[in-house]
Amino acid sequence: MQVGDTVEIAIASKEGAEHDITFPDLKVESKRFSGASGPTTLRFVATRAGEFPYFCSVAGHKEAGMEGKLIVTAAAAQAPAQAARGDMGGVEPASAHGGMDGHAMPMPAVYTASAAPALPAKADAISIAGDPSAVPSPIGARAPQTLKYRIETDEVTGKLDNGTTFTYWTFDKQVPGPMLRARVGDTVELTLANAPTSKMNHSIDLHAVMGGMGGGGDTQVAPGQQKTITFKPMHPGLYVYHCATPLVPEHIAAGMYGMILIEPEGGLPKVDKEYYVMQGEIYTTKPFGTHVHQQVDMAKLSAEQPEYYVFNGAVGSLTKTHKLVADVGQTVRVYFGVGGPNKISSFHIIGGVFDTVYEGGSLSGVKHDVQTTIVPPGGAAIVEMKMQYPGKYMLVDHALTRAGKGLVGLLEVGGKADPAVYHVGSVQAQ
Ligand SMILES: [Cu+2]
Repeated sequence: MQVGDTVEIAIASKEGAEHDITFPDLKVESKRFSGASGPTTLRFVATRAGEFPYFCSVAGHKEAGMEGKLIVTAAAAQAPAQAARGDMGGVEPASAHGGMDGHAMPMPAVYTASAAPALPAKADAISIAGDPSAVPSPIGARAPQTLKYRIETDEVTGKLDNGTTFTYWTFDKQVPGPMLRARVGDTVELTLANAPTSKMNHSIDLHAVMGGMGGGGDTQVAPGQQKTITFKPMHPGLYVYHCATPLVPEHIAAGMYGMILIEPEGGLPKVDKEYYVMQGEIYTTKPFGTHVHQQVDMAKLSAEQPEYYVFNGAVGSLTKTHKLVADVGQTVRVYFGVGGPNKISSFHIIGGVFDTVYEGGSLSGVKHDVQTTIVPPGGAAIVEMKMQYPGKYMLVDHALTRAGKGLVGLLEVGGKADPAVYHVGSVQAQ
């Protein structure tokens, strides 16, 4: 929001208690409102630049978390119209969303901060942790054919961490969404259905698709509706798909990403184990590790300051809920992608070296003997490793601060230890 903009905040409550919204530095405040009173509207002009705290002035409500800040920047030409998004927990703005329906729009450069009271973690939360072994069967040497996929978008209460829940927006109630697999020259019919219980429109943009904004332009689906696209994959490789409904980074950060593998004619070389892993960030009002129902913090999203970093949707998805396993002598292939929405991964497996990396998910060439591979948001890599020694291997982003914010996975390798490969102690100790 910029100096000279008119701020209009329509705000309502679902509960009996009274609330208001007050900007003390700007000397404006709303009328008190409750579920019974219906919504109220506060309208004023932002007369100067700065950061202006706001809160509910009812005693104790600010302390309970009903606060935030409004950021007003110096005026610039061509200022876009901004809708304030006041998201104060049980208090919701009467206008549902600041975003625009239709085609993908970039995140605005200016924003209003959201604030939320601490809500207790929800008892009915489900696991959204995508199973890394849920990889479709290899294509092999078959001829092109027609494949039909159906994916449902669902908004679900999911477990983010022990004692912490989060409202995920998902493809098929899992993060990442289901892995799709086709070959070059196939005809793929994809139906995207949005659950009747959804509050938002959703869509899908597949990076393997030529035209139609990857499908994002033609799959904007309202709750209870569905839309179908048909495409012919022409480029082999591993591709990210994601929701492309504004605000796109909000939908992605809520869990709406997955991957489609397009195999070349004749298929990929066979390996012993294939796994499906994606990295993302989650922007929450309360700090990492807080035992609450976390809510989205639009200011942190805009500032690209996530509280959580996750593999397969949640803290512990690849250490507790699921694990990757293999035996000595087996070759493990990981289809790895970054949903993001914002952070580059320096993907690394502690204790291992990648024998082969298909950088960028491209099958046009490989690199050998790679320690760490960079994967951008909306990008992918295929890594392969022949396991030479048993024990625990850890999947990380080598920007290792993120390991302390949830970003750890585990590959457990069984089998016989060859002391020539590794042993503790001096040469003689073997
Ligand atoms: Cu969406």
